[in-house]
Order: sequence, then C-alpha cells, then structure tokens
Amino acid sequence: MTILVEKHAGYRQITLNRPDRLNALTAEMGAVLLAALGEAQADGDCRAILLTGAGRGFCAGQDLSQVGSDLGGLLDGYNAVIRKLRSLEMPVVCAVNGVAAGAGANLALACDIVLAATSASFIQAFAKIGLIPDVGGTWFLPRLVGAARARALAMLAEPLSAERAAAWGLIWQAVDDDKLLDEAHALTVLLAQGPTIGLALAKRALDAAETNTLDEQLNLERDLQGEAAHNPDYAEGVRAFLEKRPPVFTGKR
Ligand code: T3D
Repeated sequence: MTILVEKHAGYRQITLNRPDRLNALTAEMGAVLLAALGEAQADGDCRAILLTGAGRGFCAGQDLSQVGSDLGGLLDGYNAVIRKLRSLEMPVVCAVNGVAAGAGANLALACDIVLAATSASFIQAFAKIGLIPDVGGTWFLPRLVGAARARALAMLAEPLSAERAAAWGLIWQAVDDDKLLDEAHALTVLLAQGPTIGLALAKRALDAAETNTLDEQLNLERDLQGEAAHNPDYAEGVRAFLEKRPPVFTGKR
C-alpha cells in the first residue's frame, strides 16, 4: 500500500509509503491520500492528523518515471489534496523525516504545523527539470519566507536545511532525527485534545487573511469568533480557567 493509515486515540497518522522511491508521488497515491484525508474528516473521533513518510525520505515529489508532458490532470489530483489539507476542520501536523523535494516539499508546506528532522532538507527541485514550483509552491513560498528568498529557492533549486528552514520561518521547528516522531506524536496528541472547532475556525481565518483587507478580516474575525463562542469548548475553556484546572475539550459542536 502506498499510503498507510494508523488510527490512534483522537488522531490518525498517514504515512507516504514508497520508501524505495523516497515516497515519490504517483496519481494513484494522490487519490488514495485524498481519500484518507476525507475519511479522517468523516470520522467524528478524529481531531488531528499526522502526515509523515516511510524510510529515509519524506517525499521526492512527482515520480519522474511516470510523467508525460500533459501535466494538467495529474496536478488537478494533487491540487485536490492541497485544498483538502487547507480546508480540513482539524489541525494537520507534518513530520518531515527526510528530503522533501518538488511537490513533496509543497505538500509539507500545506500542512498546519511542520516539524522536520535536522537531517531533512527542502528542495524546490522544479527548476532542475524546467518546471515551476507547483502544488501551491508559488503561493506558500513568498508568504512564508518573503519574496527574495522565495525567488532564490524557486530559481536555484538548492536544498534548504531543516534548521535554516525553521530560522527562515518556512517551518515550525527542526528536531533531532531520533526525536522527530515522538515530538510529532506528542504535538498531534496535544492538538487532538484541543478545541477542534476553534482551531478549524482559526485555520479558516488565517487562510482568508492572505487576500482580505484589514477591514474584511476584522469582520471575518468577528463572525468566526461568534461561531467559536457558541461552541461548548469555549464555555469549558472559560470554566476551566476560573476553576484553575486544565480544560477538557470535546471538539464537538
Ligand atoms: O506531473 C506533474 O504535474 C509534474 C509535477 C511535478 C511536481 C514535482 O514534484 S517536480 C519535481 C520532481 N522531483 C524531483 O525532481 C526530485 C528528484 N529527486 C532528486 O533530486 C533526488 O532523488 C533527491 C534530492 C530528492 C534525493 O537524492 P538522494 O541522493 O538522497 O537519493 P537518490 O539516490 O537520488 O534517490 C533514491 C532513489 O529514489 C533512486 O532510485 P534508485 O537509483 O535507487 O533506483 C531515485 O531514482 C529514486 N527517486 C528519487 N526521486 C524520484 C525518484 N524516482 C522517481 N521520481 C522521483 N521524483
């Protein structure tokens, strides 16, 4: 199976599983990944996702042994995965266990919180084969690291170390290799016990902020906060604060 799904209490781990090809993507893998994300969303007990790769790489991007020159259909499939990751009503943690190249790098960047092993690297490999950063790369890169670094990353296709990626704000943290999975699980558990609906609304607001004016964003925050405040987790959060105890969020409406 090219995509593995493990169910844990409150969350699912999804693993890209073609380790002999550094988890290079195929159209079939994209479709199975999309389905796995949809199933996680439909599972009322799943409140977070951990995405990682099997073996020594995270994902080497498109499997270059399986491409022609008509890339539109293929990209439509991968783009559906990116849209799904951004619209999932739960946090998605990505544990980048090794090299993340091309579409593999941008798949990681579409997740909410990205941890990477210190030995991992991010490569916008596209320029090496005459393509442009896709799967959201031209959108994520300038927003995360600024125009100057985005352009150099896109045009030079040089590997960016996990530590530099963290220093530049491309990802959340670089973590010692042997601690990556433990830390990623701990973070996912923490998020899975969080106020799921509030976190989903925060995701929505942050994405909308990319194109909204301040005025539009203030209005959106007011509306989404109204939704969050009608959620039982808000009442529980306030009650727990006043009672000086940790909150027990249910993530339910
Ligand atoms: O169709 C479309 O819409 C196009 C979409 C494009 C989106 C993209 O993702 S374009 C970018 C595609 N990816 C790349 O260009 C990266 C290609 N890979 C590499 O540059 C290197 O493999 C890495 C820098 C990622 C890692 O290097 P290294 O030295 O650690 O490993 P390696 O020896 O190159 O790779 C290990 C094996 O995986 C090797 O196979 P072998 O020799 O052991 O039989 C290698 O051929 C295979 N592999 C790595 N990447 C890919 C791949 N096989 C197919 N496709 C790959 N992308």
